[in-house]
Amino acid sequence: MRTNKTTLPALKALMILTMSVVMLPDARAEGFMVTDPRGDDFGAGDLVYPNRDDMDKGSLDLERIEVEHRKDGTWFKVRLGRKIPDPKGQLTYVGKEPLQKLARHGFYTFNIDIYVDRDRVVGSGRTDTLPGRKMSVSQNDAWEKAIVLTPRPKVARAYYSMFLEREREKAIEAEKGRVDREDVLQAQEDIQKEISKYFFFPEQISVTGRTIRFFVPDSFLGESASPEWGYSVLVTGCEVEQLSKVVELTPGEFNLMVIPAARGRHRDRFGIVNDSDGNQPPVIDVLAPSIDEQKRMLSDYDTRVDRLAAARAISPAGTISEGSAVGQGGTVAMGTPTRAVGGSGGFSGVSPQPSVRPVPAPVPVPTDSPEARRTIPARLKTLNTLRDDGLISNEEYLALRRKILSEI
Ligand SMILES: [Ca+2]
Ligand SMILES: [Ca+2]
Repeated sequence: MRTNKTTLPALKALMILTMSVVMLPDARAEGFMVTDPRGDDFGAGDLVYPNRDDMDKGSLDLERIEVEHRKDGTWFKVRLGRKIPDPKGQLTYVGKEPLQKLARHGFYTFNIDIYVDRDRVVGSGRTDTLPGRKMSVSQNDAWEKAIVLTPRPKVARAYYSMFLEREREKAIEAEKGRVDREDVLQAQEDIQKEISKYFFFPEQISVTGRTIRFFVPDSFLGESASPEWGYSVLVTGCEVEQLSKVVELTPGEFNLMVIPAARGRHRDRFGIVNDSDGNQPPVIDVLAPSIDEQKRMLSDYDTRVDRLAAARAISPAGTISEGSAVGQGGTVAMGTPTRAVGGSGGFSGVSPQPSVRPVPAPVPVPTDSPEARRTIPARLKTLNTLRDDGLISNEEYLALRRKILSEI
C-alpha cells in the first residue's frame, strides 16, 4: 500500500484501522451483537397490530442487531420475528399503483430508528426523536447521530426538511415579526446542513427472510460503530403511503411515516387494548434489557407537563455514561447543550437548552398569516422534484400540494 499510488481514501482507511486496532482490537475487527427479548412487540404491553394481512404478532419484533465493520463503514443487520413482507406484487392503498415503485428497498412495513450516543456523557447531545414517535431519548443517552431505516429514505428526508422549514419559518416570524427571503434561504441551508450532520437515511439495504441489512458510512458516524457507544433503538410501523391525513405539516401533528396508535382495533393503526392510555407512544418494540424495562420505559410519560417516554440506550460494551452515577432519572445537567426539535422551532435553537426537561415547552407561534408562508414555493419545488423523480405517487403529490397551498 505504501507506494506512490497510495490514495487518500486508502490512507484514511489505514488510519482508521490503526486507530481501531489500538483502541479495541477484537470488538472493532469482528463487530458486535445485541439482543432484545422475543415476543415483546406490544409497546408498553397493550399495543396490537392493525387488522391487515401483512402484519401479525412477531412482524415487528426486534430480536437482535448485529454490527459488522467494513472498510468504509458499518453494516447493521437487524433480525425481526417474522419474514419481512416484500413490496413486490403489492398495490398502494390509494391509487392502486405498484407499491414497489415507492418502496424500492425490499420492505415497507416498518421503520427502525437508531439514536447513537457517541460520547456517553449525561446531557451531552440531543434528546429528541423524529416526529410521530412520541418519545424522547434519556439525558443519560443523549445522542449525536441518528440512523433512520425507512422504506422511502429520500421521501422521508424531504418531508422532514419541509416540516422543519415550516417550523423554522414560524419561529423566525415569532421572533422578529416578519420573514424575509434571506431568512428563508438561510433556514433552508441550515436545515440541510443540520439534517446531514445528525441524520442518516440508509439506501444500501438488503432483505433476506426476516433479516434486513443496511450500510452506514464512516463519513456519517465518524468511524465504525463502536460497542462502547450507546444505542437507543425504536421500531415503529411504517405508514408507507403518506395519505393526506398524515401529511399534516402542522406542528405537533406532523408524523414522519409512523403508523399511529389509537384505542380499539383498526386497519390503519395499531390498536390500544385493555383500557390502557391513548397517548402512549406508537413504538412497538424498543431495544431493552428486559420486557419489564421496555414496559417501564414506554409507560413513563406525563402529558400534563409534556414529558415524553424516554428511551434508554444499550451500550454493548457496558459503557456507563459519565455523570450518571447519581441515578437513573436522566435529569442531571452537564456542560454541552442539548437540543430538542419537536415543536420548538427546529434546529435553529443555537442557545443551550436547560437540560432538566427532555423536551422544552413549545415556542408560542402565531397562527398562519399571509407572512407565514414564505417557504411555500420552496416546499412546492421539493414536492415537484419528488414527483418528477417518481418517488411519490400522484395521489400523494396532489394531497400534499393541496395541503401546502391551503396555507395561503
Ligand atoms: Ca423484541
Ligand atoms: Ca451523547
